[in-house]
Amino acid sequence: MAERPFYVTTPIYYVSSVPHVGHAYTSIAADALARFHRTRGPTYFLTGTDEHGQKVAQAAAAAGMTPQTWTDQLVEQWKGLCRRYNVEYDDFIRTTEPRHSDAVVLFFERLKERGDVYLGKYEGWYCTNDETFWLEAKLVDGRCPNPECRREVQWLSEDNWFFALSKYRDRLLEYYRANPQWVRPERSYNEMVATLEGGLEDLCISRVNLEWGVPLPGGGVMYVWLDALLNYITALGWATGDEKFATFWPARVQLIGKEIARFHTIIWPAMLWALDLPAPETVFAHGWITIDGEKMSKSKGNVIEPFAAAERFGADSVRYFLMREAPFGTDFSISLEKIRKRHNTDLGNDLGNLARRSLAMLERYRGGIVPAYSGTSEIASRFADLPARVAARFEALDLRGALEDTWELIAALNRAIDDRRPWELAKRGEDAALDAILYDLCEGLRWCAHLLAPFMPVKAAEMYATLGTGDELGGDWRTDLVWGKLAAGTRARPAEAGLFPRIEDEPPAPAA
Ligand code: ME8
Repeated sequence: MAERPFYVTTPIYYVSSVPHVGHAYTSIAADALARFHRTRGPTYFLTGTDEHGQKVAQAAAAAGMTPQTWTDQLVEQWKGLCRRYNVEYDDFIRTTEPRHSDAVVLFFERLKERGDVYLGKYEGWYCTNDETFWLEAKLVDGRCPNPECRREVQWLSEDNWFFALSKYRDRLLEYYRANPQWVRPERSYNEMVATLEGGLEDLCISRVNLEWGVPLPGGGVMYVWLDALLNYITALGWATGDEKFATFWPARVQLIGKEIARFHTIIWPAMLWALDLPAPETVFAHGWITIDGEKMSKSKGNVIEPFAAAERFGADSVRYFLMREAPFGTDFSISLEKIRKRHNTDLGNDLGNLARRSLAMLERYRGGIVPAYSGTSEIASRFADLPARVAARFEALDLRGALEDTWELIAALNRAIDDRRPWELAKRGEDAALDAILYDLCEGLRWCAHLLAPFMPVKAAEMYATLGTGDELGGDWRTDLVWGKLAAGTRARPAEAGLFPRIEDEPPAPAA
């Protein structure tokens, strides 16, 4: 059966500040998934920026700019982050674009027609950092209860619109019970079930005293979270009946950080149901990155700046590190030193040396010409199911597992060089055995290039180009990853420079 088209999204990021490595993490993961799925069928990858709300308006005011000028400037950094890391989105949506804001108004009108909104008074607290309404009882020591935030909250007393969220509680609970995989990992699923079991309040969805947002008929602006969540369908042209919407909705995977799970897995499905639309197939709430175990923050000065990291290690090395360092879904701690170590060991020693040694031996013993495949190979039999295994890891969103499986092949190829010693075979004139190991190495490198391309698109393409097949990566593994497909007579060329030149420790900064 043909697979359903693959639609993957990231959160849309607030343009209240510049991106840090945590934002790059989600975008890279979504890009890896999209790159894998593009080898199999229709795929659409959406990212973008969340440009309305009090937090963005305050940041603009602090910089002495209008919010529009501010967001127009800052969005370039966010798009630049994607370019720097080769995050190849199909669409980048900004919530200030009319294609989005017009659709938000339409959504509001639909809610009204359906009787799912009513006017009421909101009296309670508001956290501007999280753009969240909080009831008194939920505060922790009078502050925002989100453990990642804990900032001061502001008292609001406003006449606003409310969405009848509470009426969806039972349907949500039933949906959770019937679809235990729809929110992952289990930690987030369990938290959300507990939240629903604790009861659900209606949700305030407008801000009467704010100006920076999507204006609602009758005054006020749309609450920034409802505005933002709708991006996932407005970008596909839900409001204009675009074919993209029919093709790609519901999303197969929506990636988010765990701190925004409640918005995506309680409010968002209820909003969709209010429009008689299906909920996304999976919301995956990945873990939180800390720096040496501490929350990243400008005031602590421990932010890993993604542009500088790409400059020092190379974008693909940072991409690899982020995907390899921890199981996708868990929290983990990173440091520049950890990135450097993985660059030097996994990439430089394991993969880079394999490519360098293999192609150098092919050049030396066979003038760079790939020999014929004999038809049998112990490595081929051992790894015949590797592409299917790696594909299954992608399907399961086990991105680290996909890399670990691929590293088994890399390790086996390196071991084969040490065990079968091509230089001795050459000395003894054992031509068939020498051809066999050289073929294994080249074919193994071709497989690695395919399997690693979703993670390291540039380095994988470089590696692939050195094999000299003349075509480009991106084909379907199910047909391309058949051992023996690398044609005899292909003219490979040794890599001019190593794929992953060693990075030395940075000298300590001179004492001030
Ligand atoms: O929440 N570790 O935007 P945001 C891992 N605009 N991921 C991190 C991270 C970290 N330390 N820091 C950020 C918003 N992220 C809303 C979303 S969606 C309709 C609206 C990633 O700029 C992670 O994906 O605060 C997180 O959910 C997102 O950036 C938050 O970005």
